[in-house]
Amino acid sequence: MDASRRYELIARHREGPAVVEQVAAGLGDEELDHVPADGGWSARAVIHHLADSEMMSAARLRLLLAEDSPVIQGYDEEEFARRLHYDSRPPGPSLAALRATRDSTAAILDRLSEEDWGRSGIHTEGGDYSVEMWLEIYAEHAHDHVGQIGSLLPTRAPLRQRVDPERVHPRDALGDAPCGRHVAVVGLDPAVEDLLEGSSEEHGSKVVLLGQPERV
Ligand code: NI
Repeated sequence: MDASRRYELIARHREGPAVVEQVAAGLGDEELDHVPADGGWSARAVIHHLADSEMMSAARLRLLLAEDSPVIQGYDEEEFARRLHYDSRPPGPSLAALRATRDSTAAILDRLSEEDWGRSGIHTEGGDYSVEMWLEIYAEHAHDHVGQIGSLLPTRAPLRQRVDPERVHPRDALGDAPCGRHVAVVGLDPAVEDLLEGSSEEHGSKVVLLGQPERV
């Protein structure tokens, strides 16, 4: 993997929590718990999966870097979902875990040497497992599941249409996010973006406008 591809994947990895927070902020209880016709995961379950996957991935990277040829333990995502109460736990702590864990890991990725990138271990199911493979796997993981959540909600109007700057206080446009929390919004009309930027000062929240990377 060349350095430019690596930087691209690291940047993608770093965006993950923001895209998940953006989609989660727009979900009501009914949308969170909607189970698709094929019996797959609800949006609530996907959020818990993202947090658990993040914590497992964080441990894996640390083992790869700090031990020689570590064993990377596989785990059963479906059993995690069944036994760890993905259907009922509140999403907030899992969103926070995703954010904090990934930010912590991102600070490690920024400091890896060429030698670090060449390290590897053995996955209990997949065999050789390198730091670069780890990055390939996890860079897209959050984005992939955000796409899945979107496909669970076929009748949902885009956020652009759900926010009316004439009626909605900017605070409400941020959903239930508490003050001081990072909130991501996408595709808003310029008038609404202005309102949100105003609210970011007023409430001390940071508004991240996706699709405009220079402001992230
Ligand atoms: Ni997954």
